[in-house]
Amino acid sequence: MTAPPPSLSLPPQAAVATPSNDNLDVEAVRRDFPILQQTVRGKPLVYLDNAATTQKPRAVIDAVTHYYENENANIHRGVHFLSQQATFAYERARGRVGKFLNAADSSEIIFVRGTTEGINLVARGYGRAKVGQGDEILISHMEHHSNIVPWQMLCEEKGASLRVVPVDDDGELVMEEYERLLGDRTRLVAVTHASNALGTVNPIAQIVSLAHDRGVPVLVDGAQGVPHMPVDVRQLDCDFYLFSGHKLFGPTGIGVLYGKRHLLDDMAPYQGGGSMIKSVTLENTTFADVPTKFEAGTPNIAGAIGLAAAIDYVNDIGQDRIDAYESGLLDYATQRLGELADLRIIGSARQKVSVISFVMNDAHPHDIGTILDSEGIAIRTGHHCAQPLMQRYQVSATARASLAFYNTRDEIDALTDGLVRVHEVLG
Ligand code: C6P
Repeated sequence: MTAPPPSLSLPPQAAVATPSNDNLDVEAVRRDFPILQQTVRGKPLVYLDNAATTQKPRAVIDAVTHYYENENANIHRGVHFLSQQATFAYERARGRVGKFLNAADSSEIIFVRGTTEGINLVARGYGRAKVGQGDEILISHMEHHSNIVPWQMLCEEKGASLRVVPVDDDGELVMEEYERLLGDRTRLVAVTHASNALGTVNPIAQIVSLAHDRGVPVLVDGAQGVPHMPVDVRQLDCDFYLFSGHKLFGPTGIGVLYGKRHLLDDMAPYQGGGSMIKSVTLENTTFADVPTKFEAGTPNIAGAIGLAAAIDYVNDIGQDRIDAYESGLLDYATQRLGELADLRIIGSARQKVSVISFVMNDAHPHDIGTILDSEGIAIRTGHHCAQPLMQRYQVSATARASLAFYNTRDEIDALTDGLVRVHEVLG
């Protein structure tokens, strides 16, 4: 990494809400998020669609604005001042992400567009080389389509097959089946850290340890993991870990692939183009080292800088504190929604992130969402890109409230009242 230019200007230090005692000062936190101050359809906005995307604190908005106002230039290729500044800020962001995940080295952090692109990168770069005719890839029944479709495409291309770990009625992985399915032909386990549709948190350390006992690497889809709990990739010992910046209070269009260095070194590039090369002739190309080998073209520089600001924001509040606050809020929401006789929660695993999926008698989830929207309440309805999971529970769709640390008990009360109204309207 190049040293910072002497007059490097840093983004203004946005005020971060300081927690009072051990509890989260949620009202102060909410003031950090400009979008939460608005009314929708004449009612205060109640934003409960955080698993889809989170809102952005002022610190992130300021960091992106600061970059465009003061540092914008293309990176890694300019000798001029602004290019050096932008390069420094981008590489500093990589370092921040590496620390956040406790990676052994920042070169293990690849910037991608999001979780989806990261999984496709591994399916191409790792899967194409390591998976052959008759081999197996092991996923679970609770995966998002992003962690199903790329593997199906790879299996189709290679003549391999996809094996699936079942989930039980509570929404937990059947671990005995997992052990049974880990076989001689398994080349990779690809599993989610937390389910976007059920909230289930999977026992990743155990999953990794069982796979490693058989020499099988593990990819973890962390899209719903990092926003809710501290993640230490070296402690988990996973081989690949993915997440999306926009679900972690950062910008859209930026995400992270963590990979163990020796695996990344062995992998072929995902895309060819500028930046990812050492030298090119018309006959031949030699590739750059990781991480550059995987970052062809001009990357999302502002996105990486915004993501680093989001990580700083989350760290300043404290992930343990966020985790504790959200657990209390989830318990409260589960209890309040449990008071509604015609509502059935889908997913009651012992370990959950703050996601509640539910159905209400014959009410279509889209109607539930529309009625709640008229009250200023934003939830998600549909299959949540987890159609196989919907089939497992014999529903075509669910309504889903997903919480973040800026949500309050008052908002859960508003949701409960809104659902009473749904019952009155739809019967
Ligand atoms: N889930 C949801 O509302 P991208 O789109 O690449 O940032 O993330 C894809 C993805 C992968 N894995 C999991 C577990 C996810 O939850 C998501 C995104 C959103 O639940 C959109 S469907």
